[in-house]
Order: sequence, then structure tokens, then C-alpha cells
Amino acid sequence: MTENDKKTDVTKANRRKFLTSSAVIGTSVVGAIACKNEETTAPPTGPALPTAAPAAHGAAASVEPGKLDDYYGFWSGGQSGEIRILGLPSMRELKRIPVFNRDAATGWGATDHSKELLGGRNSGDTHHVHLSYTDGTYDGRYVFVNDKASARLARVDIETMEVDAITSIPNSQGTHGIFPQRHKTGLVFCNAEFRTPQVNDGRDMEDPTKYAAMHTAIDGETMEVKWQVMVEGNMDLAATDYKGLYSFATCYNSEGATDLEGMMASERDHLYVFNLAKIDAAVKAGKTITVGDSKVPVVDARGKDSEFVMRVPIPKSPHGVNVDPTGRYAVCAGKLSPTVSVVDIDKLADAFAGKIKPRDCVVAEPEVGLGPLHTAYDGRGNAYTSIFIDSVVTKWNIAKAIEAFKSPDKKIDPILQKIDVHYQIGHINASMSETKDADGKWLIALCKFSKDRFLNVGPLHPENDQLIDISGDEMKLVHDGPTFPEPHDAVIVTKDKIHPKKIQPRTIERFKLYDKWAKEDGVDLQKDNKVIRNGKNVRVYITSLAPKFGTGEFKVKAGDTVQVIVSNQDNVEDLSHGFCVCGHDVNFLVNAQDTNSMTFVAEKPGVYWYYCPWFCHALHLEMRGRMIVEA
Ligand code: K7E
Ligand code: CUA
Repeated sequence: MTENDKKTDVTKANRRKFLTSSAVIGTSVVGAIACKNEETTAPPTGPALPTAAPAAHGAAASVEPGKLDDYYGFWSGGQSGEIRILGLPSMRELKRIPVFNRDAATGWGATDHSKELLGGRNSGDTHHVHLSYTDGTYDGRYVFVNDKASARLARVDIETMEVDAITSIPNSQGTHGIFPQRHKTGLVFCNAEFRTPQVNDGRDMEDPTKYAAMHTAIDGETMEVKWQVMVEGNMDLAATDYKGLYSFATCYNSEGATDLEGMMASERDHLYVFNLAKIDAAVKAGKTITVGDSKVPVVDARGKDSEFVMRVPIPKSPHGVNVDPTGRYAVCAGKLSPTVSVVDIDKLADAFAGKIKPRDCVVAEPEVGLGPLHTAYDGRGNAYTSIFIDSVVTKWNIAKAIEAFKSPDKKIDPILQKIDVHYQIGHINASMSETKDADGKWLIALCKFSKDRFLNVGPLHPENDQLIDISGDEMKLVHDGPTFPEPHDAVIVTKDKIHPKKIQPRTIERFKLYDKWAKEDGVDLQKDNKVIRNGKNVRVYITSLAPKFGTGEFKVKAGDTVQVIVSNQDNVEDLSHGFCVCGHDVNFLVNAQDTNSMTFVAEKPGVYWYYCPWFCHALHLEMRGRMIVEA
């Protein structure tokens, strides 16, 4: 037994207690990750861990070739800055939607339109994907995703599965938890995880007591920032109720520290509860401030509980907050406490009115394991919490947990099952779990480490997204899904909610750009192949129809800024072309009936072939032409 193993054993014996600061830094987290055998041994408490299901159970997850999946899975892509679409239960990856990243395959980040949306940035850190709602369930209109790196919120239009808006959030850093309202496509709430000086212009840098963080409301329809609430602590994950009354944010640094030890000092942090009607009234009445250059109205709610914000005490450095499908309970995962705290949303009004204490809204606090992070639901009254350090998923019953909290003497055990996951699970989600239509079929466990589960591919291992069958009484592991780093979160949506177009609609916002240029130049995008010169700026309009471009050559002059605008005349499903110019870093996708454009400088005289990089026809290789750059 190594020194680390011994320490891990000591920690396991103490797992009923809160983690001490030194344990988290020194042994628990590191020990659990370093010791490969740790995850397969049963913890000393709770029921025995069933092992992964034998292959026979995998039948439910296999989808025959040519057959379609039952669910869409929307995955964030973490450091890749993208969103991914998977089919479930097969776990086949269907698509990647570039969002904050530069994507060579589609040209995203370099095309004129995407460049404008991204404002010159080419990277991002997506953690949380959520779809727009109507009446407590997905309405199939939009996907929202955060950028933690640059405090942005992006929206994907489900009709085209393409980003149609990106909003920058003022006075925020580390935009992390986001969640849309669920009664309608209303506000999307975005939490700033990192506290900063407000205004962050060089003042108050050495005085962290003056740092603050913004809870931001963005209109899901217009993508405008409507208002912000300034609080003293940092905010982690976000959630909303089902009625449009509240938004929620977990806070793990109520201490207001800037270093790790300081952030873990308190036994309890809290859940911020934002009272939306009161905030709205204050904004309308102009009882707001502005911060720095931003014009966005800010409600200053720092310090004490008020009509705007209440702080429900939660042990200890809570991470996830997830509202159950009935809309009654917000479950906060303790992270450094082995508990989850169940907050009764129906009691919040009394707490705001001062009739009860905020902590009285906590109606259960079951011990679920070491390092609880996120919770999903099956719609049958059960909750599934991801347990990072133990590397398990804990299934527990909400009603039983409430009963156990009420009558501790009766020794009711709300824990139903723990299942090993491989390894160090972060997010967890279940089919339709974040809607009133939670159907309790599939659970996805997004594991941060795969270690020995896949072929060795060098120092950077894949993540491991595991599919678990939750349709029966017992959870059964049915599939290991390696993913490229690092999807944090995923939502699983029944396929009847999602209806993208198969041919590009030429009516979307992006086309206003091309239509404007075409009008200026007197060009018909879908017919004309023309070179329009305006000083040193040259617009080149080109059509494509398999297997030819509308023109086999065009001429420009060395030093010209060239904008190529390609319109695909093909009206056949799946018939995409692209446009690539040799040696010019120009390469973009043009789907059936789509138009796309990119701008570059033609620096040196010579002949440069342009070609279609997407295999479109038997004569695809012949689909090319010459850019002639004259001296
Ligand atoms: Cu738990 Cu960014 Cu959602 Cu990662 S966060 S795990
Ligand atoms: Cu068009 Cu290949």
C-alpha cells in the first residue's frame, strides 16, 4: 500500500464528515484520481455497488445500421468551444456545431458573417447547453451555450443548427452557469463565476472585499442584455423554476477569497435565489445603477438578503443546482460536503416575506457520497447525483429523503443504488430530465477521466461519456463513449421536439448581409458570376451547381482585398459544395441553397486554383477554376 493509498483509506473512513481543506488539496481528489483500484471498491457506507452490466444489457443501446436514434443529445464541447450533437442511445456523433472556435471544415470563424459574430476571437470554453422552453418543455427553437473564457452567450437556431447570435456580457468574467426560463422563451440567466472589481479599470485591484459578480438576464428572443444583479459572492451553476418566479445560482465562495484555502473556509456557502418580479419592478422604476461603460441597468444586491436576492445556506461550496421535473425542488450538490440539499421552491415566498428563515426552505439533505456535483431525474420521483471523488452515480428517492430529514429517528435510507462510473464523473443528465416530460429512460454520465478504458492514444486521453439504462429499478451501464475534450454538460431531447431544415432557408438573418451586397452591386446571387471592383476591394460572385462553379476563372490584381461570395444553386438534400483557394487560407462550406463568403488579400501575382473541397459528384475533382492574380 502506498502512502497515497493509506491516505485515501483514512479519507474513506471519514467520508461521512465534511472534507477538510487539506484533505481536498492533499489527498482526496488527487488520491482518488491517482489510485486506479479505488473506484472499483465498494464504499464503506450505503448499499453494495452493482458492477457494470454484462453485455446482454447492451442490446437496448444498440441501433441497427440505417435505423434512427430516439433522442438528440446536445453536448457542450468544453475547451473546443463547440457544441456536438449525438444520437441516443447509439451515442453516434452526428454533428459538431462550431460556436466560439475557428472550424476549418466549415470556415466558421473566418467567413465574413462568423467573423463579425465572433468579434475577432477564435476560442471559447463551452460548459452548459440548454434549449429554449415553452410550458415547461423544449420548444425546438434554440440552443443556448455559454463561453466561460470571454463571458459570452451564444444561440443556435435549431432550424439550421447554426449560431445566429452571440452576446457579450458586460462587467463579467468566467460566465459559467446559464439557464433559460421554462414557462416560455423568456430570459436566459448567466452567472459570473469570477468576482472582479466593479468597475474593472485598475481601481480596487488589491481590495477583494470590493470585488463583485453579476447575475445577468439576457432576452432569449432578442439576445439583448436586459439587466444585471450585482452580488458579493461568486456564482457557479444556474437554474430556473418552472413558473418564471425565480432564478438560482450556487455560490461556493461566500468567503470572498481569492485563494483556494480561503474559498473553502466556511462550513456553509449558499444558494442565491433571485426574485424576478421585484428585480423587474426595480429596473422599470429606474432603481438601478450602471457600471463602467455599460448601459445595462444593474440592481445592487450586495451584502444582505433583500426583496431581490435571498441566500439559502448550503454546505459546503455547492456546485450544481438542478430543479426536479415537478418544479417543486431545487437540489444543490455539496461538492465539498457529501450531501445534497433539497430546497422547497414553494417555501421561498414565505422566506422572502420573512415568515420563515431561508434555511427553513431546505427540506432534505441526504448523504449521497464524496464530491456530489450534479443531479438528474427520471420523472418517477428519483434523483441521480454524480459523485466526483467516489466515481459513482447515486440514485436516491426525493420523497424518502424528505421523510428521513423530517424524522431522523426512523432511520429511513433514501439511497437506492450506487453504480460505478469510469472515472471521476462531472455532469450527469437524463432523457428530458430538465423538463416536465422527464421520461426516465437514459442517463448520461460525463466522466472526466477514462484512464484504462480505451486504447492508449498518448498523454491526452479521451473523456468517457457513459450511457446508463435507468428504465428499470436498477441502473445498468450499457455503453462507453469516448469524447474529445471536454464536454461538461449534455441534454437529451426526444426526437419529436427537433425539426431542422434539410435545405438551407434563404430567409434567415445571415442572408440580409449577402442581399445587401448583391443589391449594392446589382447582382442576382443565385444566377450571376461577376467580378465587381471598388478601388482595391473586389467582390467576386460565384455560383455552384454540381459538378461546376459558375465560372472557371476570375481575375484580380496583386494587393486586392478579395471577397468571394459563393451561392450554391443545388437544391438536393446533402449536396454541399465548398470553396478553397490554394495557398490563401480560404476554405469554407456552402450547403444546398446556401450562400457563404470569405475575404482575403491576393498578395502575389500568379495562378491559384480554387476548388470544391466537399465530395459532391463523380466529377468533384474537376470542380475547380483559376484565380488569376495580375501584377
Ligand atoms: Cu460541473 Cu462547468 Cu457544469 Cu464542469 S461544470 S463538471
Ligand atoms: Cu462540389 Cu465537390
